[in-house]
Amino acid sequence: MPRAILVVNGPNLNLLGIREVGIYGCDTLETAEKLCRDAAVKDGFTLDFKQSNSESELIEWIQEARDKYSAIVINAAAFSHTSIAILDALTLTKLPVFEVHVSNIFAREEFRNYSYISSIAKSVVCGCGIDGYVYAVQNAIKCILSAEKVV
Ligand code: DHK
Repeated sequence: MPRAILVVNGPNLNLLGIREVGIYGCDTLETAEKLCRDAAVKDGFTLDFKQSNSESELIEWIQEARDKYSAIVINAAAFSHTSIAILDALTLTKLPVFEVHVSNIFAREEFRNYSYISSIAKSVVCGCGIDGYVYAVQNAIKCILSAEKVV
């Protein structure tokens, strides 16, 4: 099992720190990436951190993750609420999935309350700002290491 984690980000997250700061906060996606990488490296893992506004690009990255990573951390942003295709791609990887949302999706519009990804996610973190990414990475590492002990 490669000691590598893929963090995937969906549409508009490239503008974290600029967009609707009252909801998403002032921290940027670059800061989230640095925090995730630091958390992974500390435990001997490598980490790739990607963002796209394109659903098809996200699906391609997820499909390609199959043999390269041991877990996927994902904030699919608006696609969380709409994309069965991203759910299917995550499912076919057979990798453990750890879902993140920067904002509390349950305290917002009703259409944000449902995420297709949550049905297969090992954990869902929301409302913790960019710290949620770090919690998800730390939880992913914990799950990977404990699965190794069981085998
Ligand atoms: C980010 C988005 O862009 C929204 O479409 C989601 C999510 C929530 C977040 O909180 O990270 O509804």
